Amino acid sequence: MEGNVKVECTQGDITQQADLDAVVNAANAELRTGGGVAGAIHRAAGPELEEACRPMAPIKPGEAVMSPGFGLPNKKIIHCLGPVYNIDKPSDQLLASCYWNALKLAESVRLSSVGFPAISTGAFGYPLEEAAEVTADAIHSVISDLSHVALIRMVLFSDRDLQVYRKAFRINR
Ligand code: AR6
Repeated sequence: MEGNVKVECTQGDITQQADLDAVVNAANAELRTGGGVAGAIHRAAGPELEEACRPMAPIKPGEAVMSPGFGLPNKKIIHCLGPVYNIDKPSDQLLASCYWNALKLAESVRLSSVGFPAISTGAFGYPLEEAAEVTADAIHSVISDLSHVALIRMVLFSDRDLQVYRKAFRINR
């Protein structure tokens, strides 16, 4: 708990977070289906998602856009394009922008809970420890500006990812 905002790290699948108002997609610039998180989200949400996203594409690294959740249990999906590590530079600032812009969108429609995957740490090659530090700093730096979002959940796919993000967020359990 930091002020009125709870930040937690859990191991799981981003498409299975039924108690959250929104989940974040580790998207591609075209907002199409893909591998990893984007594939899982598009499969679970259904083909309406690609259609709804088309007019908002392309997006640039660090940007975020929002769509309905369609077949997902969440009201909204926030699509972030993470940086390709060391290609989209400065990678740390672009990764931090993903989290800031996603939370700004969530606030703009008064959502109270948002789940994030570990953006850029899969196909985009961001080293896990570095991504975890940037992510924790980015989230900690905006917490005091949030007035609607009261729960931020990092959803990590593997146990190792969970341990690394817990350490970066200084959550001991
Ligand atoms: N739930 C939670 N985390 C997951 C899931 C899931 N269902 N599936 C994978 N992860 P990635 P990126 C983890 O590659 O690096 C796509 O093809 C995964 O283990 O999904 O931002 C898009 O189309 C890793 O730790 O996202 C883009 O082209 C993390 O989520 C590109 O990949 C992010 O992996 C985006 O690459």
